[in-house]
Amino acid sequence: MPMNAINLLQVPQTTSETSDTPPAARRLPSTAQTSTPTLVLCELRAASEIGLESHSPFCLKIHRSLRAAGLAYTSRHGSRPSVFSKLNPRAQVPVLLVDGQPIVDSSAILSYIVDARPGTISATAEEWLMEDWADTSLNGFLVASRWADDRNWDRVRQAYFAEAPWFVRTLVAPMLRRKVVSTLVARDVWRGGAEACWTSFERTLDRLDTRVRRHAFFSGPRLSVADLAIFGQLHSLRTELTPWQRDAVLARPGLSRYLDHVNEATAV
Ligand SMILES: N[C@@H](CCC(=O)N[C@@H](CS)C(=O)NCC(=O)O)C(=O)O
Repeated sequence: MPMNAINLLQVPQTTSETSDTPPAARRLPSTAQTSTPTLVLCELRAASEIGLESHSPFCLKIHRSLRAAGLAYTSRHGSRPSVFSKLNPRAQVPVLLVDGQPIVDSSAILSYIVDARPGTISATAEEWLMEDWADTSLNGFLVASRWADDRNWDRVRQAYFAEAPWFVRTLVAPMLRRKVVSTLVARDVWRGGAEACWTSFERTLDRLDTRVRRHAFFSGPRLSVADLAIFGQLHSLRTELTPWQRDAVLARPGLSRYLDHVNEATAV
């Protein structure tokens, strides 16, 4: 599923990829192996200053999915998504290397994880539809909160570009912001402006708050792909980068309890 916004983050450490084989020529990693494959999550730097494994909701989703499935892995950090473009021509993170072979897109990675550890993460058709909704629709609110919302931009710029040279902070960052906001308009997230976006956000939170009161997890007693994707987006809003959106989530006790519950179930 396409994700148009650029969540460009700054990282102290740069990784250069060395594989010269075009990804299209590689076999998709199979889960039907006898030995345990080596898993490497290619991502950006940890967002430890705001208590997250990553600023990227898609990388957060994969961290939690790997842990929920009990799969051991290591991380490889890059300064920006395009560092991994030899592994992922879409120039996005996350990428999961399975014995050196890349799987790109967090939903494809999650599908690999589900197959690799049957029974640990529920994955019905309805749960995959919700997973897709979280990655596309819910993600729009997270991107808008960080890139479009004037109340948050100074903090976000500081967090993303703090270690960048001054011209990146002062010239490139505002240009990127304009580009990301234009993608949000194209996605219909920001077409009606700030008020329409945040009204729609609150309506969505209200519906979720009602829905998640029914069971321990989104669709029943078991953790599913839907929970991992919803958590990736909404937990990323519960930080000091986006206080208004964090408080909007906090104001919904059912939703907050649900996110805490997914957090505990996947933080192992
Ligand atoms: N559909 C992709 C979206 C991944 C994505 O948008 N990643 C962001 C970081 S949060 C990225 O790499 N952005 C760079 C870009 O889109 O150019 C997935 O599920 O993995």
